[in-house]
Amino acid sequence: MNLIHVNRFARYVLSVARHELRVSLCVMVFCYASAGDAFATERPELASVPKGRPNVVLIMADDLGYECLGSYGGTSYKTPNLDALAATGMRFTNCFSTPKCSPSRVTIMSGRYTLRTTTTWGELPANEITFGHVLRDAGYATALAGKWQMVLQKTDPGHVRRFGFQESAVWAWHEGARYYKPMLYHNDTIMADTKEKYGPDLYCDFLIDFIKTNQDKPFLAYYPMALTHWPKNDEPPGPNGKHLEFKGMVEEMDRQVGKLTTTLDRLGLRENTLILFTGDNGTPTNVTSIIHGKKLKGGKAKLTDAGTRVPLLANWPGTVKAGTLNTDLIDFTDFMPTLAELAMTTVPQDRVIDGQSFVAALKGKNPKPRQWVYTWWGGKEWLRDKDWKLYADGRLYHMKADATEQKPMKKGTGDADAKAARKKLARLMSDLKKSATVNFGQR
Ligand SMILES: [Ca+2]
Repeated sequence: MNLIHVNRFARYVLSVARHELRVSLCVMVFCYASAGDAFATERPELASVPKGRPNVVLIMADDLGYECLGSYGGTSYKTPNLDALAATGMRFTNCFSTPKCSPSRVTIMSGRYTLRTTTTWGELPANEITFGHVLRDAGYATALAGKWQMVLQKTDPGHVRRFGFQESAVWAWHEGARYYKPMLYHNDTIMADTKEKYGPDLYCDFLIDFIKTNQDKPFLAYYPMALTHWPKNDEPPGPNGKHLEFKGMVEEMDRQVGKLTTTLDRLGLRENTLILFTGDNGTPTNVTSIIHGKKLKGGKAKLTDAGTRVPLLANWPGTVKAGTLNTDLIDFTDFMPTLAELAMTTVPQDRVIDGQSFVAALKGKNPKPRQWVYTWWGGKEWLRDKDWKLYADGRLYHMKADATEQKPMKKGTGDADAKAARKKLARLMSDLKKSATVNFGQR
């Protein structure tokens, strides 16, 4: 054991001791400390605190399809930091989001489909329970930085905190700029001294400080990045009078991820930290990228693969095997139960959670991977397995043979396999829609 390992071991022993003390204090005071908290009445007793729980850094880029990353075969952009995460971790090829920001954000945080949760754009209903709540109440330090977009923060300054994130640095919504001369909130108040700053630096640096401060505790750093979403027209330009082009935004996004991984390296936290990286929906439609030598047009807002198949990388040295490819279906609802399992706690018991944990997949074997995924946007929806995709309007596609959905099969057409797939997927969608609690007309 060399000096570095001795130091790491000593830090680990110290961190466990500090964590036990902190959680004990939390157990003593939690009944008093959470008045007005939506989840407080459902909070379980923390009779004992399990050991060996990893830190979680969940990064979600904005408007970034899988084709943008080198590890997926993309060649239009340089993404060395993300490629390194893939090379030393696990790359998933069947992760699906919704086609747009707001429903993806509600889905990933709540573990529930929009047919149970979302009534309007940019709304995270007050009674939803997020993975922030769940991990906070399991003793994790929780923080969020980046794009929130779940409320006009000026009308509800405590919004992020009430959804389980104890600290935050966010571009709340369209109250100001997200990139140059940004208008951000630090916890419940407007962040000072941002005029000469670049928003993405502020989000990332905030999380770096959070990680340094909480390195001896289990922590959750949720990083819904502002990049690589186009800026709004009224956002101030950068120092050279321009905003970054898409290529520049992708590469800047990768650089920010590298800042986080470098921090975790320097702190000796990598073996005890799971990094997850994904995107909230596909690339904008005015961007065409090259993947495996072919052009692929972005599909944001569409229900096609280009709009809903997103990258998912998992990196956890010593636990997630390096350089592995995983083809399991992953649904955006799966993050909530996955994070809960990592924190050795339960998902909320008083409601339907649609997700299924993929912790077993991270550890190398998932004997019961989920068999289908579902998504919705703008009144359209589909349910699919790996091979077949059925839209609610009756179109069926064989995705292995028709990945860009050029040949819809109508009801009553196709071979026996197609008919069997239609029957199976239609039954699953019917069962799912029966359990909807939000009127489709409202969404
Ligand atoms: Ca988005």
